[in-house]
Amino acid sequence: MVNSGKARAHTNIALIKYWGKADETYIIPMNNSLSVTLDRFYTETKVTFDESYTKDTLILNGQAVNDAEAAKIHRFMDVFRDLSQTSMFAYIESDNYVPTAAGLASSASAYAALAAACDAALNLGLTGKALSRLARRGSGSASRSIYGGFVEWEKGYDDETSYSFPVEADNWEDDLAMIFVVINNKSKKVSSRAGMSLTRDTSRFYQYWLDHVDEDIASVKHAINQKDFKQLGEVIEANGLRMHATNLGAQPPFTYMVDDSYLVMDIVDQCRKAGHPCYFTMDAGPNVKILVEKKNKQAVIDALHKSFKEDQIIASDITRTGVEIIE
Ligand code: 2P0
Repeated sequence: MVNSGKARAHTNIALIKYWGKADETYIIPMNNSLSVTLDRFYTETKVTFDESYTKDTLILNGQAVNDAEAAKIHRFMDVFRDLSQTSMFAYIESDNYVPTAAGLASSASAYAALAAACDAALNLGLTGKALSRLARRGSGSASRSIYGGFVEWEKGYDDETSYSFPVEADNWEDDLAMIFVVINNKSKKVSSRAGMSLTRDTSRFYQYWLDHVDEDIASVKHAINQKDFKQLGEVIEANGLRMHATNLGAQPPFTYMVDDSYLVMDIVDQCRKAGHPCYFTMDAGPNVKILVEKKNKQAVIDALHKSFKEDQIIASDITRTGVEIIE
């Protein structure tokens, strides 16, 4: 018996960040987060289960993955095997559609696409909520990539209660864009998993972070409801910087920011002063993402071009499309 399914999921960028786990096995976060789903960056994954396979195989962008990644995938597939009461292994072919220069983490779109492809291959008929919970087991941010548009991940307190859902925005997403500034990083990389764990465990600023996330989420939802771009931008910029501040309070302290990250922040500030509102956010790396209304997108790109090369600046629309079965 052969069962296969293919799915596409888009990546997402958090406007209110997920930073720290309450449970590392089930990937239950310490705080709610809220993201936008991006049109330009996505993963397509085909999964085939077959009784003749003797192990799970993952071919990523045409190449077999290393042992550590293979072990992670195997653990994730075990969750689906348990759910569907099957002992079949799977052959997984996954392609990331992310501009090669972008250097963006793809675990969000990868695990969202894989969860949906497994659902299709095993004929499970799962709801979005169930898919979000399952994608979360691979990577926390993947729970948000089940949906398009603005998406909130409710932290919950266990496997059942921790999942994402769309935030109604009256199609405001269509007016917005995100510009990525790709910054070459020569410093030693701290993975998001290691960074959030160290920070949760040791940062003197971590409790302050937790104490203010809920009010940030409420402010963002209010801004979405009012289509108030200034309010949205000010909250997300403050939230992103506060997340990065927690890292400076960790023992030992660390930062993802490099000189060019600060340069982009300065350009964003200059754009605002020139009458082109835009706001930045950063994740577990030096790249800066800029949220802008489409009507001001070109002005911001032009300003960035004075300091960055063409291939360092990548703009994407926000998609309202969630994960899709494509075969
Ligand atoms: C986020 N990040 O909300 C935050 C902000 C990075 C900074 O989610 O350990 O790959 O697999 O659950 O989802 C990146 O971490 O971490 C991330 P795991 P994930 O987007």
